[in-house]
Amino acid sequence: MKIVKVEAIPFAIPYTKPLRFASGEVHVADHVLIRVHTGDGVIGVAEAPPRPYTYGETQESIVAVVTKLFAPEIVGLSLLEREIAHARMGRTVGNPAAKAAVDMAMWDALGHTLDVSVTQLLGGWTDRMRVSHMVGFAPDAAMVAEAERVRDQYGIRTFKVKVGRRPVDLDVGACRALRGALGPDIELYVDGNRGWTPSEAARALRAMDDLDLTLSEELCPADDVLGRRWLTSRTSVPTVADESAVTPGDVTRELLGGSATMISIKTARSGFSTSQRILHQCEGLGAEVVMGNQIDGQVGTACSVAFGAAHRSSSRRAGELSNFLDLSDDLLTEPLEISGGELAVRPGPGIGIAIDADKLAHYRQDG
Ligand code: MUC
Ligand code: MG
Repeated sequence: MKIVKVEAIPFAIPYTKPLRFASGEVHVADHVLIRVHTGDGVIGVAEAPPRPYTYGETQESIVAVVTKLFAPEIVGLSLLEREIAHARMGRTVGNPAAKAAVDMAMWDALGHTLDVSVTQLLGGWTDRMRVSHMVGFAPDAAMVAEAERVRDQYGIRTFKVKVGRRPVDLDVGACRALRGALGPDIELYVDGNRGWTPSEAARALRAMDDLDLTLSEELCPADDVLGRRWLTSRTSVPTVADESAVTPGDVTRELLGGSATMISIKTARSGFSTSQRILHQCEGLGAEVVMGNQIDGQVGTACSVAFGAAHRSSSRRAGELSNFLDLSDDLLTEPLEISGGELAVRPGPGIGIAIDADKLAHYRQDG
């Protein structure tokens, strides 16, 4: 179980349709594949998606921090010494996606070593999750057409609509068009990616009062401390903290400060180990969670569903597990499949995936 090598392999796969949201847009999945090798010949994998507009990481910075700082600190540890690996990576501030991917690759390697799935190792609650699909900025008709296609093709009945544009009527109109087309039985919630001021967010929520939105996520920046508290205390739509709640300390501040009532857990930024701490912290505080998506590819999505399905409280709501549908290709030997509105955990040890060597050779960026 001794770690003998940690690789960070940059790769790039184009999207067939870019995702646009208030803080940025994504055209290419320029992610980093992390591989943790043990002395027994086991290889654990995970992927790190750089999100410079959210955490400041880039593909180059992830490769650099993993190969220059983390790998030398981790090689020689056992897969069972995750606390030590975390303490060592924690000496470097920030870099959440890089740390998360190393953590998940260690868990994947542990699962393969023990011949047990990560979902079972983490909690073993269920083997699947309902899926929520993210609808990015586009003209109203295109957003409606996408939601209808995803509903008809994959059976998905929960949609997160990207908002945060100015004037707010743009998004109010899009949400109204979606509710009108999809009818009352589809779940709709919104994510502002910090695009609005608290007063704009309050106006928008008021204007959408009749649309039965179930959640509102990160409408304004975390630094709008009093404004966010004011907004959260006056709206009847539960407030989800996403990019403002990356660490357990952030989660405490957001929830106890009254700036959020729920937490988005993303394995892409808190791995399995810290995500489990955050989940238990939320359970202890009586706060609900939603499994979020950092525009993950299939490797990352397999990680999210493996974690989400492992626990009762993380599998209760539909998880955001469908961004990979807009990728032109991926790295797995057997692609993930959403059907009947659900994504199943892959059977088999670890996170249950295998990397296609030809595809990796084709998409890797390091020559
Ligand atoms: C989301 O939920 O915000 C967009 C940026 C990011 O970091 O994650 C996505 C989706
Ligand atoms: Mg979000």
